[in-house]
Amino acid sequence: MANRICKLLVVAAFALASLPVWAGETHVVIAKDMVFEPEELTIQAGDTVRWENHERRQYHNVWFREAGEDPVPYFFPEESYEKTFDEPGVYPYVCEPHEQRGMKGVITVE
Ligand SMILES: [Cu+2]
Repeated sequence: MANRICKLLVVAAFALASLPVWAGETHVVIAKDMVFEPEELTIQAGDTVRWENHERRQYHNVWFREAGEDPVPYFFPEESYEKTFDEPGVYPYVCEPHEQRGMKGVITVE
């Protein structure tokens, strides 16, 4: 009996191991010269977006205000911020300190 359960476990383990490893892609948005590049980005559910600060001195953040989230902490030159999007939808965001200067973007999740 124990032997049979052991065999089943081995079969189950092989079945799991043979599943394709599903991991979302990571997309990069660069914050430089007070703009996000690209400003509009379309990704698949489960993908991650990494905002990288390529400024010399200026900090930025991202704020998904319309989604009811809090602004994330500022990220400084050579720092970044990552967010994974699991639900399809349209996610506009702004850079909180530079919104008045038009620093904004939108992530569309398919
Ligand atoms: Cu900014």
